[in-house]
Amino acid sequence: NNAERTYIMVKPDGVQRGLVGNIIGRFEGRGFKLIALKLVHATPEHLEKHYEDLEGKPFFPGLIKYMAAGPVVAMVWEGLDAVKTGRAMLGATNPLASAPGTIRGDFALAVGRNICHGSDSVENAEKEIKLWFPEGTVQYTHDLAGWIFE
Ligand code: DAT
Ligand code: MG
Repeated sequence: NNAERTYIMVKPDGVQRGLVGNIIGRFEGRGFKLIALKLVHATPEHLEKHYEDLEGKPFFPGLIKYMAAGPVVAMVWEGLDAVKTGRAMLGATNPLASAPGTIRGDFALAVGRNICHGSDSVENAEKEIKLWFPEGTVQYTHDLAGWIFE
């Protein structure tokens, strides 16, 4: 499905470490279409909603504190198999288990500082896109589409 969408976020450590351009470049280069983008310093309440499935985990309070410590880059990328491919580009949750060549495998060591987020299912992607972009995404023609998809 060429129109599958995923929510990708550069976390506060990725922003501070100057990795925004590199991460965006990987999704652009792969052929995904950017349909929403903003820099936002999220509130703990907003982040608790984003991570509501993890409420009760021992690392949850630390996760919210880390995610609220600075701005994040919130993005929606669209393209073939965007959710699964996006996750593959991020690498494993624990960067020590992430292959070199993935974002976490190239730039991170600690699970609690793993620099990026990607939706884990199409259903969660749609939920996350609504949560971070209640204003909606941007519609435009991607002139390269014919060179990326059959
Ligand atoms: P992912 O971000 O790969 O989807 P997740 O949804 O299971 O992973 O967890 C969300 C974030 O919570 C993850 O990126 C980092 C943090 N986290 C997960 N497991 C953790 C753990 N055991 N210790 C510390 N932080 C953890
Ligand atoms: Mg997750």
